[in-house]
Amino acid sequence: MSYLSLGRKSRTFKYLIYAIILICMFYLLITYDKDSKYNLNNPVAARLSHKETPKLVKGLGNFEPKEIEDKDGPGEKGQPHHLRQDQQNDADQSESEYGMNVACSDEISLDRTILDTRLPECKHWDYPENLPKTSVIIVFHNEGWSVLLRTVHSVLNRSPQNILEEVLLVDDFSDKENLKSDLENYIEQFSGKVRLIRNNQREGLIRTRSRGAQEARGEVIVFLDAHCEVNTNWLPPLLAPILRDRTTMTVPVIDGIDHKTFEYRPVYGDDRHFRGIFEWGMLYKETEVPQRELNRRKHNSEPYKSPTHAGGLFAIDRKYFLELGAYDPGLLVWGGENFELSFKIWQCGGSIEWVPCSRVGHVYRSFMPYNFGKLAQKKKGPLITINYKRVIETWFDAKYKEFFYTREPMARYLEMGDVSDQLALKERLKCKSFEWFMQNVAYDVLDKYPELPPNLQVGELRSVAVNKCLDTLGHGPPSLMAIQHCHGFGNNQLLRLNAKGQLGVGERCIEADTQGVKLVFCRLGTADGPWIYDDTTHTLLHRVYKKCMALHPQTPHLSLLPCDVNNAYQQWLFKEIRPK
Ligand code: LR7
Ligand code: MN
Repeated sequence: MSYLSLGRKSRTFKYLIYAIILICMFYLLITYDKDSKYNLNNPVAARLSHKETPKLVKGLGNFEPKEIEDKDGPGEKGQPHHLRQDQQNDADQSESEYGMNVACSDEISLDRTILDTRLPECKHWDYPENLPKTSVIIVFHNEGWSVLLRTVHSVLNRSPQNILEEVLLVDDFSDKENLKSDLENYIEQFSGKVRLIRNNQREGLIRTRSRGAQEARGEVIVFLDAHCEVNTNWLPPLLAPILRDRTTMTVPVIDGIDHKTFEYRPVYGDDRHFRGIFEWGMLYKETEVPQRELNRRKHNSEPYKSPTHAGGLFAIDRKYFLELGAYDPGLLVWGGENFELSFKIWQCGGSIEWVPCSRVGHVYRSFMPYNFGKLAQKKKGPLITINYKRVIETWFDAKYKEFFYTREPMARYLEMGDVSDQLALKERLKCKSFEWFMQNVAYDVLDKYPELPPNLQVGELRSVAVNKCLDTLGHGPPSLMAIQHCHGFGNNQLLRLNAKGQLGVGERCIEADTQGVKLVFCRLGTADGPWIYDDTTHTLLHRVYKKCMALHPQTPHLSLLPCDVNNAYQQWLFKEIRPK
């Protein structure tokens, strides 16, 4: 009896254990998300989150400076500084050398105060105390002394000292005299907090940043251009999302610093939020954050997700960046690396957040003062487009690649090198498709830049009468189109007519009215147009005016006239162009 009851008890116990195991397995099954960032099959995302969230508090937040910076002098409080009339020569000279008025910058304190451009609410966030140690990496090539060092000073002045591991300067083979031993001597005063390493040859900003990441000592790295000023309490808000989830990359909101007066001011005046997107020629664009994303947050000063970023200023877990292969080493000098990193992060399980409480000013130069060096001379075709081609060939699905080639027809013929390492990485990290990215992250892009219908005609557009070509002359819209000697290089003479009647040059459109034939902004959200090309008569009909594109026989003026198929001044030939 007792033996029996014991047997029954142990059997009941056994069933109980089975039941518990089954319930556990069932629970695991329903809670397991195969796309989860914490999927251990994904080596990049194998660390569990700290789950520490900033809190909005009544008084000043824990990292907020206790006193407000207040000084008078040239450029203080971010005010514009104007040089005297007799200094105009220096100003002009430095502008043509650096793309910005370094002579003006030279008169402004390296420790100047700037306006706190954050939302008022930002002062009241308490951030986790155990934020990761950070290396701020600044790569530079021939930057102006005071501009570069104001960047360094602003970081030292406005970052919590125990979080800032170092400022790492990486010199991309500058040849300016004062960036040699003078710079080494200058940074000695910072007793090792500012480090300087140099490239032995020009590598371009992309490879130089990857090198900086390799050499940095901090757990998190923050990249800045060498002409920035960081604003009040800029660093903790960038680090908190990374502490919570190391696969989050964070981006500060970028303010403008005027390249002539060094005035510091917000780019978008009010408290609306913007995020980074792109059009199909891979030009970087910013657009207001969709309501759907804004609504996910409780407070307007909280970070929001963004498909991409401008490129220069961001924070990322150093090891995570290296696990992602840093930047594709095949990308040369300048451009496209912002997209490469963004697509890689999103498609391979990470995310990008823009952080309204972190503001950093950046000098937008008047022109690019440097050339692309030897690396570019070895390449056939424009380097930036070659970079874009590598990025889209790695990360886009077939359908989206076609949009890029439709918008950038010469790119088909460019030699982009080998991307098999990039494709292998994508495979290894089990990255998602571009379609997934478009539907879940960049869901606002197609509203602005819809699918592109195929081109019917591509090339230069020659007038049969004078054997010259339509040309934008590099003018921006709105402007009249001109007629010029055909140079065969494309660029301002590379036109395309798509299956829906849109005639375009680059990202712009060609329209016509009673004044003439014009270069205009394409209407956002559309990809159609008024033109019909007749292959046999070679006329270009404007559907709305029911007239044809015509060249004036005596002047270079283009207009719409009643169609006359026998008039050579109304006959046009598309001639395909290949890269030279
Ligand atoms: O060969 C070079 N080697 C370098 O080290 C060329 C440049 N550089 C340095 C340069 O000194 C600077 O510190 O690299 C940094 C960036 O170069 P910029 O300032 O000439 O670039 P940019 O501000 O015109 O361009 C934007 O796009 C680039 C594309 O590759 C980079 O991502 C830049 O970092 C990026 N700048 C920003 O995102 C700042 C916000 C402006 C916008 C939009
Ligand atoms: Mn820059």
